[in-house]
Amino acid sequence: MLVPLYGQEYRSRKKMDSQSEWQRKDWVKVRGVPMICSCSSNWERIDNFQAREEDIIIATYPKSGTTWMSEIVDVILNDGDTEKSKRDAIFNKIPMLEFWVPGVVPPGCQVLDSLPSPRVVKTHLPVSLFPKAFWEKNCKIIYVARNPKDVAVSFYHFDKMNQLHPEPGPWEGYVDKFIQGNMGFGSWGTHVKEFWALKQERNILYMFYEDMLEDPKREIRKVMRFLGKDLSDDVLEKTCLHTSFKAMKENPVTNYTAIDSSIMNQSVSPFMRKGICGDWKNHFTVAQNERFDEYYQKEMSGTDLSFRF
Ligand code: PPS
Repeated sequence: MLVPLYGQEYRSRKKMDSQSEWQRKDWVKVRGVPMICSCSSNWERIDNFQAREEDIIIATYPKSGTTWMSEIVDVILNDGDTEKSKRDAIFNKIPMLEFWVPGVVPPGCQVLDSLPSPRVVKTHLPVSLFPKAFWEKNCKIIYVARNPKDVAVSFYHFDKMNQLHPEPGPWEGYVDKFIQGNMGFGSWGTHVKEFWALKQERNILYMFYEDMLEDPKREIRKVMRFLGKDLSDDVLEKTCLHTSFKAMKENPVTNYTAIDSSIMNQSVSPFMRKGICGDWKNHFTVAQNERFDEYYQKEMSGTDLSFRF
C-alpha cells in the first residue's frame, strides 16, 4: 500500500521496513544524468507524462529557490488568498514530477494525474530529461536560477540532511564534485545554460534568486504578469509578506517539517536554512574559490548569462 507523504499515516511500519532500500543510496544515472536512486526506475513514466496546456512548470536546478517560487505561484493562483495556500503541504500542492519512493511515497506523476487543472508541477529535470509533452503543449515554464557557489553550499547541507541522497562526504571534496557535475540532477552549468538558450523560443520566464532577494515585489510582479494575473498592490504586498524567508521558515506548509525525519532530518540542517546570498563566503577556502571561479568562467563563456554572488 502506498501512503501519503503528509501526516500521521506516513509514519507507518511500511516505511520503517523498507527504509534500507532507499536510504543513502548512490545517485543512479538516467541517460547520463545522476538521479536520486529511489526516483530512477520506470523512467517511461516521465517520458510519457501527459502534460496539459494549462500546466505551469517550476523548473530549477536543486537548491535554487524552487520552494519559494512554488509558494509565490500558489498564492498568485489563489488571487492572494493566503488562507487557501494553507490547504496542504507544498509538496502535495505542487508535486515534484520525478519524485518517487517505491512502496512509501507514490510517484509524483501519478499524483499529478489526479489533480485538477491548472496544475503546478515542480521539477529539477534538465532539458535532456524534460518530458516532451511540456514542449508540445507549450506549457508555461518558470525557471529559477541561483549563483552556483550558494547552490553548492545549500546542496551540501541538504545532502547531509536528506536520507534519499548519498552522504556528501567532507566539504573539502564537495566543491570538486560540484565542478565535475557529480551531483543529483547533474551539471549545474548545463542545467542553467540549456534553459537560458531556450527562453526566446519557448514559453519560459527565467528568474534569478538574487533578484528575488533584492526586490521581491518587482520579481513577484513579473510572475503575476507571466501568469496573466493583474492583481492589486494589496495582493502583491500580501504575497510578499507570506513568502518572506521568515514567514516560510515558520510555516509548516512550506518548511518541510511535515516530512518524516527518516527522509529529511532537519536536526542536521533545516530545509529553510539561511535564505541569503553570499553564504558561500563562510564555506569556500581561497583555493576552492579560485578553482570555482575558473570553472564558472569556462561554463559561462559564449553565453550572455551571468550571476551575482
Ligand atoms: S529544493 O530542495 O531543491 O527544492 O530546494 P529549493 O527550494 O530550490 O531551495 C532551497 C533554498 O532556498 C531557500 N529559500 C528561500 N530563500 C529566501 N526566501 C525564501 N522565502 C526562501 N524559501 C526557501 C532555502 O533556505 C534554501 O537555501 P539555503 O541557502 O540552503 O538557505
